[in-house]
Order: sequence, then structure tokens, then C-alpha cells
Amino acid sequence: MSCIFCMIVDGTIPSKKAYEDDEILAFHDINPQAPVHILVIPKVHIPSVDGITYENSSVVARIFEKIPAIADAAGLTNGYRVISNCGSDTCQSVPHLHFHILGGRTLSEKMA
Ligand code: DGP
Repeated sequence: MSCIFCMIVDGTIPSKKAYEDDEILAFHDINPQAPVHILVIPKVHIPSVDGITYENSSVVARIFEKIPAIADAAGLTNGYRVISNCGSDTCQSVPHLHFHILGGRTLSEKMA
């Protein structure tokens, strides 16, 4: 298996978990860009937002259903930003769908 996030899902690569259920996993980013930087991923391999389909989109809904509780548990009571990079223009570096949760300080007004 060559996908590093699939290896985090199966435990081959350790991670600091923030939330896990049968469909999704949230863990702290190895290179945090804010005081709190958590990645939320589907356990099933979807390469990016471009790979979301009618057949697999229920896991994306589940991710967004759980994000508020994940953010709250991480102490992000003043707000947070959710970002997903998709493709080379966004510098997506891991080709497994993931949503960054960023917060813990006032973030830049700029998003790009
Ligand atoms: P992106 O550039 O949107 O593809 O973000 C990928 C993120 O994944 C990046 O912020 C760093 C993080 N990351 C890469 N490898 C690992 C890892 O092995 N463990 C953890 N916890 N995070 C990782």
C-alpha cells in the first residue's frame, strides 16, 4: 500500500488521533500551520474532492456532520476554518481526500 493516509488508517503509520469511527478518522497534522491543525479523512481511499461521486459522497456528509464535535473537542470555541486542497494548483501533497481543520488563533483574512 503506498497511500500514507491509508497506512495511517490501518495503523502502519502512527498518528495522534482526534476522532475515529467506522467510516472516518481525524488526526493531528504532522506539520501544523495553526495551534490546532487536524485532518479529517474517509477511511475509504478517495483521491481528492475530484473523486467524490454519488456513490461515495455519504462519507463526506458524515465528515461534515462530525467536524463541529471534533473542533469543539479540540477547544475551537471561537471558530475554525475547513479547507480541502484539490490538485496541483493547490499544492495537494497527499492524494487521499482530507479536510484540514485550522484554528486556535485569529487566522488570516486571506485564503490563498
Ligand atoms: P495537503 O497539502 O492538503 O495534501 O495536506 C497534507 C497534509 O498532510 C500536510 O499538512 C501534512 C500532513 N501529513 C503528511 N504526512 C503526514 C503523516 O504521516 N502524518 C500526519 N499526521 N500528517 C501528515
